[in-house]
Amino acid sequence: MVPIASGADLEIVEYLFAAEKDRREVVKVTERYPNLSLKEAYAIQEKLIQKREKGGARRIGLKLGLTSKAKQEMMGVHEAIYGYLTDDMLALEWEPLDFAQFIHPKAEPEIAFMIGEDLQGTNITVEDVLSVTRYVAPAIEIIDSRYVNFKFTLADVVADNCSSSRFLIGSKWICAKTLNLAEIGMVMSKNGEVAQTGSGAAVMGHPAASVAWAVNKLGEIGKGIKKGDIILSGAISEAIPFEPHDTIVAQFAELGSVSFSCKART
Ligand code: 0L1
Ligand code: MG
Repeated sequence: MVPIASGADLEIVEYLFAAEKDRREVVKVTERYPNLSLKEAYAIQEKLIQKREKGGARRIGLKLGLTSKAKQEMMGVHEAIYGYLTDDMLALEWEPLDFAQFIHPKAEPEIAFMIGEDLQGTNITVEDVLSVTRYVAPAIEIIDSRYVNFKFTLADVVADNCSSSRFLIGSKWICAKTLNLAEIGMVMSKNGEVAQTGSGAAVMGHPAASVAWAVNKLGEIGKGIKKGDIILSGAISEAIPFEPHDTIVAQFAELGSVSFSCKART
């Protein structure tokens, strides 16, 4: 594939950075650069995160996306994707979210891994991931694609840091070794009504399998995960949109719950 023109990567970084800062949806990058490859998209994602780091954000972990068969089929792809979490994405359960921060947000239930030791390689297994996992906890990721109507190609969404916006982690952290994460059931409700159900197996058969996938993918470029990282597994069910005054609760068997409310634009 013909590489994108020199300098186009930085132009795309500015374009996506401004869309997020100004909370406005933009036309997907591949309208202008139809040949954008996945490799180029990950390089753009990296530069986008570096730009945010220059502005004071701190990289604190990773998130996985497109980890369920259903979502991969919907997008016509066969692999998951990863993006980075920064400290300014962490939202707190007791502080209502201001809808003005978002474009068209959706919430998805996930499992958070807190990593206790560095891990790098290209043959990493679920067992390797579990052996370096200090705790797991219930989580909600809020995705908010910068693209019009959440419509994009794989390269578009990777460049946009995989639609990442915010995430919340429940207060109960549990030792992963005492649980069968694949069998954990989850019910997500909106304003008291059940909106989605799922189980850990929806994430590539086992939530730690998506983390192993990410470590192997990073291993190909000489990177890995580090002690202290927080990793979001990928969604256990479909994401649900929310609006001002909505309350979302994700209740997990054994792991407990995580929730947030959204207030009107201020
Ligand atoms: O975290 C996710 O699963 C999102 C990945 C990107 C796809 C989307 O925005 O729906
Ligand atoms: Mg997600």
